[in-house]
Amino acid sequence: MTVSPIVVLTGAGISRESGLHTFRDADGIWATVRIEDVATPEAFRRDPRRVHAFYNERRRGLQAPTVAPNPAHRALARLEAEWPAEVLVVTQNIDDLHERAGSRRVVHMHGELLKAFCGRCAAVMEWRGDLGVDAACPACDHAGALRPHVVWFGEMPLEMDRIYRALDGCGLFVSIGTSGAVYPAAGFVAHVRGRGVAKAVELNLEPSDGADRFHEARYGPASRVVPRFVDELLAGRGP
Ligand code: BV8
Repeated sequence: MTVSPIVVLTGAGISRESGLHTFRDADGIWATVRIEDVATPEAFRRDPRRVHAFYNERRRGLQAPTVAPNPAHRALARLEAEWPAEVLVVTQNIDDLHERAGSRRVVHMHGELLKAFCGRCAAVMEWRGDLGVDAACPACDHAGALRPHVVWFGEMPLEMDRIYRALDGCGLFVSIGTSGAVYPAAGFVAHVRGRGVAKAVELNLEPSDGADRFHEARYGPASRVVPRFVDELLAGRGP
């Protein structure tokens, strides 16, 4: 098997066994709150306190002592360390569990919960406490222009040029723990298949919306399926 770059797309499912909720499962986030109320620029303009409260609760939850990387995150960090070509993790998740597991090449296309963005000076800064409508930007001192550094619906995901360059150069595309419901991420597998070169594999709890676009799929909890898949790749028995 030739050794070529790997792109791994991850979604909320990879963090489920770390204690973070997914979005569209029965106990998911969108079962208790509406996207239109907390995850769009309009919602933020209409009721910034409500949106800040939604992300403040998730930011506190992410930093709970019980929330830690699981074997799936750690397996991807091992793959990056031991695979003889580049491994890029493109995550839809806004948690920091890939980094805490040791992954270094991580693109957060939907932003990061532990960062804030200043609408006045465009600075992006680490932010671990609660964020509010009166918070002042450490870079420009202006109060009232800070928001979570998160990509809402209707906003352009981050680093798309870098992502498509990686998709165009990879020999293997692995999608882990995502329902394939949100674009443009859900379109990455079709983009890769369109090149006709790379292998596309889905590792998920159950078939995603785009399951039929993958060459191969393995279903089960990420903390079991991902380490086994990585072991096979590193032993040269990969797809
Ligand atoms: C944009 C914010 C354009 C942060 C999120 C066609 C083309 C382009 C756009 C669109 C299009 N059609 C519609 C759109 C608009 C929209 C969209 O896709 N809507 C959907 C609902 C139809 N897309 C957008 O608005 C995007 N922006 O397109 O901009 C543009 C162009 C020019 C100029 C300006 C703009 C922006 C999308 C980003 C929105 N922000 N999050 C936050 O609060 O977290 S999206 C949100 O959904 C999260 O980021 C989440 O990551 C993402 C995807 O969800 P998943 O990660 O897949 O999670 P989900 O719960 O759905 O699934 C979990 C999976 O895990 C399940 O399959 C489950 O079985 C599995 N699982 C569960 N447990 C386990 C497990 N697997 C393994 N092990 C387990 N233990």
